[in-house]
Amino acid sequence: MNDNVYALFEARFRSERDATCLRLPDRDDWLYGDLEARVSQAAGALAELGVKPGDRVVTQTEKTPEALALYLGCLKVGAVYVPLNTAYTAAEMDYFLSDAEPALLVCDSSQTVETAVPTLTLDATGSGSFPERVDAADACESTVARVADDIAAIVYTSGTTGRPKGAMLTHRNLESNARALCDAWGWQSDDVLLHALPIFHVHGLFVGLHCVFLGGGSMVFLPRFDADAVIEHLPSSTVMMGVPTFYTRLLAQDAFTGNVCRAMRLFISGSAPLAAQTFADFQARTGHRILERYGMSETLMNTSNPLAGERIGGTVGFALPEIEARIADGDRVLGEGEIGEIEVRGPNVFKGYWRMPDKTAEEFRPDGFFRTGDLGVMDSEGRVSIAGRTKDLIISGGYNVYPKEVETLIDEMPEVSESAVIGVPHPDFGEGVVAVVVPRDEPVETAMVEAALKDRLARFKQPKRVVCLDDLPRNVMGKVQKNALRERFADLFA
Ligand code: MLC
Ligand code: AMP
Repeated sequence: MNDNVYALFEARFRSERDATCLRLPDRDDWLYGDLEARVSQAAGALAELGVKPGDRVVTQTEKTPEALALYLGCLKVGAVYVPLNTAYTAAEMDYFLSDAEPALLVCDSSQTVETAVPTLTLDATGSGSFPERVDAADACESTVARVADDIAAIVYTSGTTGRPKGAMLTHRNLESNARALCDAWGWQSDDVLLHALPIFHVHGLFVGLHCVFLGGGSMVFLPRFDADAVIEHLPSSTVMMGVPTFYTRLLAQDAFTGNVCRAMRLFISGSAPLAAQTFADFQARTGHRILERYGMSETLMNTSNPLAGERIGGTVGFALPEIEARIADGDRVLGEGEIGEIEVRGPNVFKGYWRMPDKTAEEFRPDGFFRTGDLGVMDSEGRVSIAGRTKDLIISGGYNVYPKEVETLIDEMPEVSESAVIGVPHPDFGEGVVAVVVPRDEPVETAMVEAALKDRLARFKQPKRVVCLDDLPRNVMGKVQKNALRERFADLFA
């Protein structure tokens, strides 16, 4: 018995060899047989490069079919896949590489970094490229045996200390969640997923891809979200997954009409709160009630609104099968209607943070429930609504930004005495990052902060606006009152 999740996918790929898997806007489509062959070739190349089961392979690449084959090739050889956001700077990459200690880094030629880690490019074809190795390799036919608790992937998420943590996801985590989602969302063998999410985070990588790999059908594989391209491909798609920004951007287009959605059966939203107004506007425009679900890198998907029952805007639905969710305040489990921290337990919950046993222990309760850091409330039927966060986190366009990481770098600027980074309502990104700065002397301009952070921090984490104050508001304990700042600057992007 092989618990390697790829073995499951591979069985389907082989039985549907001649069916279309990837519909590619600017290239020939890939059949399942093509994907399987390329995965076996990629796995062969990885093995010949000396990648062994349990070794980490870090990738930082654009979204291409080859990147997909590389991901699956890593699973096939039993390696641990570590995808990184293409927006990360070389300085951020240094940290990830030293923490993950990979056997191999695969990146695009525009993104190479100085490192002792063996590095190959994915977008080039010449010498030193991964495609060159793939072409030369013997296909690897067998899928390395893994047990369910072996690590399949490490997904980095930042933390309140500002130091990113690697969430270790096992083959069991990936498989159980894929099965739960295919079932919950009624995945059909003729579904066409419109895939416009990046594939370096769990939403686009595990939620999107695995539904297709396990449940069947094909996907329109777009390199990124572009409203025009999405509108062009919606009439031939049946399911779309997106962050709320996708839906607000679509609604801003006159060409986005109910008729464009005529073949669609399901729109799914997650990664950030979907505004009640967006839910209502979307229904008015298209007749579709967006199905909102809730998850995180450490747990994959926890809850979902029902496919058949009532989808209620502003709620994230019920715990998925085999997953338990509860609302707690410290050691006390709360009752219906009471707001507290959402805790979850089940086969979806990760194994722990990579090489951070203490941090891992802090986040788990003695009875095995994981503390999500999200605030929620549950009704008498078990339907969950998100009510905020206990963690100091900003979610901008579906990407997480931990204020501490940004504040630490701003505070190093000679012109700055101290800073507080907050998220305030933003019409496009949901929340926009704002730095409130106490200058030492002269006013600090947005451009100065931009220049200081340029090579050190991914663009999406950088403040979209900088405002100066003489002092930061503090409570009697000396803690900065971020709520007061959020209220004061709530209209900054209005
Ligand atoms: C891009 N920018 C962002 C940004 N994305 N800034 C803040 N927040 C973001 N999310 C920057 C760009 O660098 C650019 O900077 C400027 O903002 C405008 O760029 P754009 O062209 O408008 O952005 P675009 O490339 O269209 O990207 C926006 C987006 C993208 C929403 C399409 O961010 C996206 O695909 N988000 C999805 C994130 C995701 O997959 N999250 C899932 C995490 S998993 P400048 O200076 O150059 O103008 C998870 C668990 C779960 O959360 O439950 O799913
Ligand atoms: P990440 O660490 O990138 O996986 O982000 C996970 C976080 O995204 C969760 O802890 C939540 O705060 C947030 N999130 C995901 N889905 C939703 C949702 N439907 N509504 C509100 N917040 C969400």
